[in-house]
Amino acid sequence: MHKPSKNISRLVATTAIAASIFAAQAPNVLAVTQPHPDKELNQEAVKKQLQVEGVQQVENGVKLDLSSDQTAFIRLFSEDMAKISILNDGEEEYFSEAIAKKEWDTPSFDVKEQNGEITLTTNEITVKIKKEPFGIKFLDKKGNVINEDYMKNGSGYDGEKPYVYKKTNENEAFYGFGEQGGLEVNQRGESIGMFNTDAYGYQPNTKYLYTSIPFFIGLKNDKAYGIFFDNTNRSYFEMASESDDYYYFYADDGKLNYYFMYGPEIEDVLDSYTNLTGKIDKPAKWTLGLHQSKWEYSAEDIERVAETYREKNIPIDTMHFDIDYMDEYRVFTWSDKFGSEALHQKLDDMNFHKITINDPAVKKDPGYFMYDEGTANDYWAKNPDGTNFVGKVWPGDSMFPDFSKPEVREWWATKHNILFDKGIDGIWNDMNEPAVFDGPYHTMPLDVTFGEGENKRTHAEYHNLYGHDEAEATYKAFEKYKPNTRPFVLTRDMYAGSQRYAALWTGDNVSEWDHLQMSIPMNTNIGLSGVPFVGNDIGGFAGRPDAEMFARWIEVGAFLPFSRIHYDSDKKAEGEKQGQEPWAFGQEVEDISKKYVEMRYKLMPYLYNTFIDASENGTPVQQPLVYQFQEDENTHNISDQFMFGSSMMLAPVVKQGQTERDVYLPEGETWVDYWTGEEYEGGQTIHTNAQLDHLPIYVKKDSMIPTREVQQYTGEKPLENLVLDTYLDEKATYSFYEDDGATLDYKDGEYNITDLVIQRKGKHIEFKTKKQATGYNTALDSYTLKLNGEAAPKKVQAARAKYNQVTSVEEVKSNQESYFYDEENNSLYVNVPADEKHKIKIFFKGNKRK
Ligand code: MIG
Repeated sequence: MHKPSKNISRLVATTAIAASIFAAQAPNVLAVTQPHPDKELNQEAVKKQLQVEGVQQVENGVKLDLSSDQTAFIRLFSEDMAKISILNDGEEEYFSEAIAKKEWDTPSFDVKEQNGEITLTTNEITVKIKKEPFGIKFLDKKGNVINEDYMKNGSGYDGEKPYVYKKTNENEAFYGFGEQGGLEVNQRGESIGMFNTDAYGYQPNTKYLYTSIPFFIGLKNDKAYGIFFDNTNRSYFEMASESDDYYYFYADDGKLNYYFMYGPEIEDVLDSYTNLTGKIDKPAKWTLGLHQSKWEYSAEDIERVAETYREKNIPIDTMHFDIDYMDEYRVFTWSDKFGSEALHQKLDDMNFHKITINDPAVKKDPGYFMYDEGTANDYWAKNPDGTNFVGKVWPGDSMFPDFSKPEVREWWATKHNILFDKGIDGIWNDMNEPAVFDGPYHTMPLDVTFGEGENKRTHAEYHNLYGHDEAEATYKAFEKYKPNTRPFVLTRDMYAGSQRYAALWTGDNVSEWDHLQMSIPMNTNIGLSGVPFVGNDIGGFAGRPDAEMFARWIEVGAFLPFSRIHYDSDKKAEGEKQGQEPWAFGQEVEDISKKYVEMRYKLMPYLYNTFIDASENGTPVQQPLVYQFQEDENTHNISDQFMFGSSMMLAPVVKQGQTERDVYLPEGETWVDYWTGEEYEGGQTIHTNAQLDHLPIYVKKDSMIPTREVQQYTGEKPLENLVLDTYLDEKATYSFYEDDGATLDYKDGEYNITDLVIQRKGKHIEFKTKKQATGYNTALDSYTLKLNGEAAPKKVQAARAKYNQVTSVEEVKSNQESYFYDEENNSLYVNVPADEKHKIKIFFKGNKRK
């Protein structure tokens, strides 16, 4: 089922390491950088079993005296979340930087001890602790076992290595784990490793990628739970890769502590996980537009590409500045060309937003202010002997800021005025594994140190947090210099919880069909790991796509949460000067690009609201089908379809030469073909044509999708008319959120929430709106209700007032209290004033619908 399996990649990884040493300057796809070899658990050591010798009740759980001079704490954080730790006697409990919320209100719970078992019971879960040998079982309130230790091996330490074995069966599926390769969304059977790696040109079977999120969701017997193994050291997850009966996870070092959270819905698990590790901020709207980027665009290229977008009326919001804008790769400097007033003015005049890349490494260059200040203040990562660590990156010999120190994060934040003063709106953090060209395995030696005194940590322990702390420092720059503006940080490296500070892009993917296909399971698993704001370089970074591949990629790319075209410098593209702008492949692909990018901009109110949901509930934006349909087992392994928000299902073509495909429609819904209006019952696989310009899209019946007119950039026109694209069976509702999409004023109540309800009542349809919050001074003055698949109405009225029938969509949009029936498409458009107090009633002649 899993092809190609990452188990094989263990072998590939070792040979790749050897190859990558020789290929350091000219990486190729066969020699992907991977870290030092995996450490395995000692199978004899994990057989020794722990016994509970004493039990003590504590405020939120129990403290257990273990036979091994160790103590276990089982603490209840909420009714459905528990933290399990095993520590050496006297050691303090551990919280990494991932944890956003440490203090929880203890839920009410009972403790019992009988028959050699201790039982903790809340209103939602029971934790059963077996004393001899020590083992834990989690049950729901009906007594179903949700998750339990695999008692042959249990949990504990193999020397320095904390480990936990869990029981599983063949029906259990696993999701999450942050950024993972492979073509399957279900990670069952995989050997997963977490160690942030600059894996240029990675392949589906590459084990170590850029970001580490040691969190996963198990789905067994329709019930979901989550486990977050909060350990920043290199960690491993053997997900039934050795046996169908168990899985286990462990780390090279650090403490044994994990959080268990119960669903039963995946959505509940994610809400708990993001309560613990934090949710994304409400994004600035412009960040949801299209972005364009290339490594080694010249200053002229940036201007010309931006202009071409505007000339061709292809919507876009943002141009990116890659490392070439700096003065010889010195961070926080500008070269003359890229810093020129004229260029920035030009981009500003064309209403572009601007993002600059930033690297952590600071050129070792006496006289350069960053080097001088960092050196004078002792801000660098250190060798074991206390001298500063020096490694080569783009600027040559470089120093590495010790972001674990608050004063270094503060200093780093302070320097961003150099970028912000040019009107830069967002910061893109690259190379924060950290990547070191001449370091062992392309990073620092593991014994480099961070922090001082009590806070001193080795690189081995801190490695996976380097990007996280840099993202925090970058985020602080916005708080400092743009206090009422929503920050935008894009990062390549994350640990759990980094979603609080940054969006993620998935590094140096390749212009290969497998990568387009892989982006779906990859992003949806990232979404199930608390990081909804994610995207892959559209068209692929390394190499160049052909026209067909780019067309298929933009069809998916226009619906990525983070939608950016980005590609490698020409130097690496083997002589080929193929561009990756929408017009670089001829008219047909340009038209396709425009069609789908325009669609993203039309859907902006829906997309923005989907992000609002993500910021409040941890909901992914790009969702695997299993997220909404976990009861339907057929969805558990679907990896080439996804939900874009709650209502739209996309089934893109991700294979070369394909012009038709199968589409699975999940059970329990009726699905409407977005393009033809044809309806299908869920629970079946259909076959559909998908010519090059066609992205199959299906909408859940009884959905209302808020849309607007296309803009060339997100802030071009105020939202005056909201089009409610509605697919009605019995009842559709939407809670529409609106604010300025840019500032933090929503925190002072400057937002609106309007409940929109449309319902079929016998032979007529009723539409009503109810304002739930009115703190934002909106320009929205009307709704265009667009009812798809309805018969011609007899009349439309609000209380006694009759709406006028008009003869075109344009007319209806500009005339409140009017309606238009489009006979050809069976769509009814009704323009309702935003302040309409009455129900709108739509009456039909005889038969209620087509
Ligand atoms: O070593 O800044 O992933 O997006 O264009 C390569 C140049 C450095 C890697 C990033 C890529 C970026 C490139 N960077």
